[in-house]
Amino acid sequence: MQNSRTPQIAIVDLSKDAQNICSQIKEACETSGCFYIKNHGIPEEIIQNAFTQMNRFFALPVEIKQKCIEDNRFGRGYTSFKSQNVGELMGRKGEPNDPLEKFAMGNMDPFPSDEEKLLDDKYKSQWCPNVWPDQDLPEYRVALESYYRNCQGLAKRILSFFAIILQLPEDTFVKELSLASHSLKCNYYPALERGTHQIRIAEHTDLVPLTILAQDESKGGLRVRLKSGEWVDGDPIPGTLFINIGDLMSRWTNDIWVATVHKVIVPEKKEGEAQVIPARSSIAFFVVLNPESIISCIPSCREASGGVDKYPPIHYSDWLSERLQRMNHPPY
Ligand SMILES: O=C(O)CCC(=O)C(=O)O
Ligand SMILES: [Fe+2]
Repeated sequence: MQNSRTPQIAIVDLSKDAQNICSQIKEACETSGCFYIKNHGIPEEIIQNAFTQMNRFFALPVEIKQKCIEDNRFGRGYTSFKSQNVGELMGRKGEPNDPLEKFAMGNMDPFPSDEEKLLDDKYKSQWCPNVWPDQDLPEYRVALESYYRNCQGLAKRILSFFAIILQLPEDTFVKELSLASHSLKCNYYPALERGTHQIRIAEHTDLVPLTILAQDESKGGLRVRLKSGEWVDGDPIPGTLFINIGDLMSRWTNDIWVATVHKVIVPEKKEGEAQVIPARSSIAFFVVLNPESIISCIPSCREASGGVDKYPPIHYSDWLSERLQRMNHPPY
């Protein structure tokens, strides 16, 4: 695929000086909620190995993959083909299920605090155990755990830039991750006969503050809606990762920052292309906050909105469970 770069989505070079980085990210967060990052520090082999192993996992016989279906309430392990309906999760009715399979994992480290807390549902649901196909594909776990750790570090760097932009102490958001287990989700979209589906994942916003998205090269299909309403391509660009903010960052900033509306479509057939479109893979790292973090309007955003808070302060866990319940969705 030609890299038809979309000029409206910035490529932020993380090797530049902080002022340059922050002004690009600020502009992006206010107009589309998304941007690419390059020189992000995650070694390419780690990203490529995560894709290699995930593609091996999804190529396993379905009976083996199904051994990784754990307790679906907690959103860990394998979700079989076409068993999710993102449109419904967003409150829309009548859309077909999305033609993809998923695998999700969370933090693999021991819980970094008093174990008693784990009896509390709001911690239990974040820190539930991962489920791995260790007997059939032990390399899968190694590859994803390594990518997870790298994303954890990168998320902290990006959140530090967010804090600077929003005129807060640099560690403001990072402090809110100390007891959080994030969610890393592999999406596998099998090859499709053209004409059977137009959409690979339905239009949605992510709930979390921030998502780091890696797409396998050459496939395309990610579409992003700008604040102006225009839809543009978010095709993969070699050497970059795609960052988008979700509903929580929007709430925190009094809606000054835009939660990126996005979807994955089946790209139109170009001359000479086959009737079957190839499989596509992506890996989304959803940044999750401490259950007891309080989300209240950021002072600089209140000031920029004439002193008015659009939303009352709320604990992260209450906000999330209210949203997830409304959507009948397993926790992140
Ligand atoms: O596959 C993609 O590129 C996007 C996936 C996505 O939006 C999600 O998992 O929330
Ligand atoms: Fe998404």
